[in-house]
Amino acid sequence: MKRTFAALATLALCAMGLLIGKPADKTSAAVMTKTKVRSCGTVHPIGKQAEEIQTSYLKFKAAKGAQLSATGSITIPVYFHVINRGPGIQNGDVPDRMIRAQINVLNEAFDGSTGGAATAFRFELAGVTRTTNEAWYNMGINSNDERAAKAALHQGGANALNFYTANLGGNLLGWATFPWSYHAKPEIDGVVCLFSSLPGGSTVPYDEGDTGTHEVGHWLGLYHTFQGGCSTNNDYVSDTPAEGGPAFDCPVGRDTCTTSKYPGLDPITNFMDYTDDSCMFQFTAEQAFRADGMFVQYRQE
Ligand SMILES: [Ca+2]
Ligand SMILES: [Ca+2]
Ligand SMILES: [Zn+2]
Repeated sequence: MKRTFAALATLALCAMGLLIGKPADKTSAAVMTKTKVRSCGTVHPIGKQAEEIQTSYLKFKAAKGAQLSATGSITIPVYFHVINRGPGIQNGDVPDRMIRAQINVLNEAFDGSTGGAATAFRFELAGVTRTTNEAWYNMGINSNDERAAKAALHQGGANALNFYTANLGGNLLGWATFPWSYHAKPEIDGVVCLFSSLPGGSTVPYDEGDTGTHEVGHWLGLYHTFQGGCSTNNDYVSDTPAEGGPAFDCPVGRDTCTTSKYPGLDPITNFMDYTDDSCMFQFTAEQAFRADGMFVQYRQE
């Protein structure tokens, strides 16, 4: 569904450009040549399940006195698992320098230096595994290959981030598990990203490592900014304006939820939207607050 929507949106944008005789500027050129549109497979809870998770989270936060952990006070060990189909980056065997660059991107996103809120989280490389397995390399979401790969490779406890790279089926850039799922299925926990989305990878314009940032946001309990659409609760984060659906490319000034009920422009520069890596650069203060609470509730060792 998301892919269909995205394809239609891209077509509509291109058609608009043609109809109004807009010059082929950098933005529309990027739209026309994009071979992939952002699509994240992370399965969001809806309805009663989402309400239960939220109620439990609010109760937990209230009991804890709702304090935000000090900036940079939580260091997350990262186990990187490179799944490839042979040697060389063309086969998914991403070099160590790209792994280090991905860790740097996470740290800069979560410490606020790219322009967002400073969060409690820092990331430290704890280990790298490399596995050649063509079936795992092409894993689909929620597939036997995903389960087998994770059963073999997963390391650490609830606080450890297992970061898998592979080729991924379904045209997805990545997916993640949420913190509340850890207890029931610890071995599935972690984030999975398309290998070429790492910094310097070939999946332009998703080549700056922000697919990783986005998926780690989910891993820390954050929803898409367009979750719930134009609604009061939307993504359960009060300082991200409601958004009717995912934003692609970098549509500055977009406002899909209007009237006085939904003040503010769409949060297109937020890491939890679907825009290009060069467009997204921030988490908000309330996202930092929620991620911290979620970590303390479900992931603190
Ligand atoms: Ca919001
Ligand atoms: Ca609005
Ligand atoms: Zn996502």
